[in-house]
Amino acid sequence: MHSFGVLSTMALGLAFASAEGIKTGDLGNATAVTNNPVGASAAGNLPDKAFFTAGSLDGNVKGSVSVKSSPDGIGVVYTVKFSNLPKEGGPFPYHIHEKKVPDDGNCTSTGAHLDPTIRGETPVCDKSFPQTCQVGDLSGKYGAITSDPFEVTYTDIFGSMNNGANASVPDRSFVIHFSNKTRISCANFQVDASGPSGTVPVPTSSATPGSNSTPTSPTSSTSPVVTAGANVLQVVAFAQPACLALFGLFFAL
Ligand SMILES: *[C@@H]1O[C@H](CO)[C@@H](O)[C@H](O)[C@H]1NC(C)=O
Ligand SMILES: *[C@@H]1O[C@H](CO)[C@@H](O)[C@H](O)[C@H]1NC(C)=O
Ligand SMILES: *[C@@H]1O[C@H](CO)[C@@H](O)[C@H](O)[C@H]1NC(C)=O
Ligand SMILES: *[C@@H]1O[C@H](CO)[C@@H](O)[C@H](O)[C@H]1NC(C)=O
Ligand SMILES: [Cu+2]
Repeated sequence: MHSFGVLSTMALGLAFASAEGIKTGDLGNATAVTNNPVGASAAGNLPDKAFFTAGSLDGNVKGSVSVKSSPDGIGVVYTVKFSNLPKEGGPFPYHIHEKKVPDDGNCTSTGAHLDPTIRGETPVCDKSFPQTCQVGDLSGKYGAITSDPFEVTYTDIFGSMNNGANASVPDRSFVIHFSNKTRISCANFQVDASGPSGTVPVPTSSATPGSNSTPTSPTSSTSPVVTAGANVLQVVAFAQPACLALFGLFFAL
């Protein structure tokens, strides 16, 4: 019966490993945004003065995050550039935060990460399953800043260019942190006025005359969920023979 105990302990361990890797938001996984207005873009630039200056920081980190609609309207394309980074305290995470930076430049006031599925920060994002991560956790999904200069471009299907949508980016801010989460600097996105406006269309059919209820913004909740469950199954399928092999070894001894 001892060997049975070993086996069930392994099974429990496996169950925990899988459950941790697939942490889901209270509202489920992030879904692909399919209605981004083609041509819409926005960008934010870090200010000259840092919010938090560590010893080796010379002025402020230089950096920008640009975001535009994907050519097919599904998600967004980010172009991320950072340089003049502190010599210590990396790798540096960066995220889309839910609120704008106020005029006083206080990065604490940008609130938490953009997180329309209400996932929370912990456990940390598993980049093999980006739909399970906070929509705004860009470094969690695509990697923290590990070089100076740092420049990267990627597509994120979960971002919206429609102001007012739950997963909207242009009406928010981004923040760069030390690895211990201290906020170094932050900036608001500014919409490129030459592009389409990218405002969520206000539904008219359900509006009751005389009522002043705020119409809810349609978002991506009805668009197809991207699944990447196969990898989890492969891990489990691989782990089981390993367990059986150990079980055999136990008997051989
Ligand atoms: C975070 O790291 C930075 C850079 O190493 C350091 O200056 C700062 O004191 C740290 N903050 C906390 C709360 O540990
Ligand atoms: C920034 O705002 C927070 C609260 O939002 C406040 O506690 C903190 O003192 C402010 N920091 C500065 C430098 O003004
Ligand atoms: C948008 O977010 C709010 C607050 O979390 C939630 O109540 C609402 O259901 C969301 N809307 C959609 C369409 O997902
Ligand atoms: C979220 O995605 C993960 C990874 O594909 C999957 O295992 C999990 O079942 C999904 N959760 C929901 C609620 O769809
Ligand atoms: Cu952040």
